[in-house]
Amino acid sequence: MAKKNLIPILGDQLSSNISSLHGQDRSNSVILMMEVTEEASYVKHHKAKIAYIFAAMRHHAADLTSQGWQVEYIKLDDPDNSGSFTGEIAAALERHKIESIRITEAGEWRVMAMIENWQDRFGIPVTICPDDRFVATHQDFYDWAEGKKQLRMEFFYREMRRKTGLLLDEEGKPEGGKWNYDSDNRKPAGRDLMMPRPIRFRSDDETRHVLELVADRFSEHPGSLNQFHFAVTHEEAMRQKRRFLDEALPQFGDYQDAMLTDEPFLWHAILSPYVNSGLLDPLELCREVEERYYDGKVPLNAAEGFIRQIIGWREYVRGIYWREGPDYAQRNFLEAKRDLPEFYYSGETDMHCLSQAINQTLDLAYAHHIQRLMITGNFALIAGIDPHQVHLWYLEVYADAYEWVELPNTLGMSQFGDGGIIASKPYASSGNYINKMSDYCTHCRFEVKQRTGDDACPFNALYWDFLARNEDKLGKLNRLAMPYRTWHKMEGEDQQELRHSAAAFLQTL
Ligand code: FAD
Ligand code: DLZ
Ligand code: SF4
Repeated sequence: MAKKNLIPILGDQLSSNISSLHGQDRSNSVILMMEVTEEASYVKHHKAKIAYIFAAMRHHAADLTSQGWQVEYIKLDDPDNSGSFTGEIAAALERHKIESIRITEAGEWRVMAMIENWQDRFGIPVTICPDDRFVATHQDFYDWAEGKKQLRMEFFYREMRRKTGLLLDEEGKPEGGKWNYDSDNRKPAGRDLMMPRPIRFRSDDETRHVLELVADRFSEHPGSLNQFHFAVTHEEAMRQKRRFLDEALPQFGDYQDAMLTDEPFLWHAILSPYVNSGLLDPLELCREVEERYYDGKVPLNAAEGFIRQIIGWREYVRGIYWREGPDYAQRNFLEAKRDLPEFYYSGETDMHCLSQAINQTLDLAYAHHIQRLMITGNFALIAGIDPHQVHLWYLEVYADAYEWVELPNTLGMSQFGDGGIIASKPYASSGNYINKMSDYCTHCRFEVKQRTGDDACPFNALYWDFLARNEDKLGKLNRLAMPYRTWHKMEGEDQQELRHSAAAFLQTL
């Protein structure tokens, strides 16, 4: 039997041109794809997230086979499934004469540690290829960050604009004269019959089998499969991309921060699961958005706003994740210790904003950015929830969540757990902001204008209590000078009342 090269492809490496395949000989390679219990349950991933990943993996395996690759696909319920990546590699080495392993680097520390162990363990060479689906290499980010006091996304983003040439004019200046049009992107949304809707993809037989398997094996995991809506093939993901570009992108900018009752998607892309698992190419997506701008089909604030999310935020959080190291997940700058309330898993709360964001998450494995940041994230922050527990919840419940992207967003941006590496101030707010950007408060049993008492919006007292509780750590932040001034101007009695109100509420959690 000829000696072969083993190429494991992980569940977030579903790109046909993944770097581990570059220059490889189809007749001399075995691709290995594995559904394994260890990956599906190292945290309790949402049922729909597992179903999405397995269904997309199965369809991708079929694509690779049709492209002439020899693919071995291990299903979760195969009788000899060992349950782990390393176990399945060992079994594949037994089955074939393998002389080397070649794999694209994993997206997180945990899996990288496994892969780095394989060479010693199996006694054959293991080549780890850089993941070239990002604009910035790890080294690009380290070089940019080197010697800087503050690592602000905005400046990194400008580097990425220069590197890609996206939305630059002939002289290399930003289109329209400004790098960032975020200030145009803060409109509250009204009901609109023309609101775009993402495509609800119909499951084929393969996906139906996956849904049955997941319902059977992961019944203890959060979330429901009843509204499973994801694209699971490259072709379907492209259709959702076109739907977004045609129908939602023109207003993406305007309503980026808006929230509306029973409208889970608004003008968002609903593309992150596909971009993160490899079904869509992020740079190609940005080029198409840019083209729509040059063709006069979308305004600059929409095109720039979208491109910033991908080559700015997405690349930046990845850089932070790898630069900060594996202990980043343990940081807890504000020393927050309270347990995550049970309603994050049940959705049962009278706070309408939280009920909306959490229930749609349990139903769809999706919430848009401002719900994640200013509803579930903001509440956990001002209630003093342990950021590690908050991180695990986000990693579990969103179909787009992989640690490299989820952790910096949750622990850094949303919970200020890194003490301000990502965010220049905590994203904490009272009910006022939520009322301004949504219609949630008009449907709520709490009164958003009231600060204390049984009917008062809990976000109000919690917000002031959060500032007072953390004054030793946050009191010197320039960007919080104004709220601290307001706090100090309050009568002692008012301060007392707010703190009592917050304490009484926290008791009920
Ligand atoms: P849109 O709002 O339409 O944005 C377009 C695209 O930009 C997204 O598809 C995504 O690829 C990218 N993007 C936007 N914001 C970010 C960001 N902050 N970081 C990285 N990419 C971004 N995004 C994830 O992909 N995975 C996560 O696990 C994740 N966890 C988050 C946790 C918290 C607490 C917060 C505040 C944000 C998190 N985000 C995460 C970022 C963002 O909320 C999602 O990318 C977005 O909601 C996905 O929905 P969409 O495709 O409709 O995005
Ligand atoms: C998230 C996930 C899940 C739930 N299951 C699998 C799996 O069974 N097999 C697989 O190859 N990948 C899975 N994934 C995605 C991996 O966790 C992801 O590829 C690693 O986190 C590497 O970064
Ligand atoms: Fe949320 Fe407070 Fe508004 Fe109710 S009143 S929806 S709890 S912000």
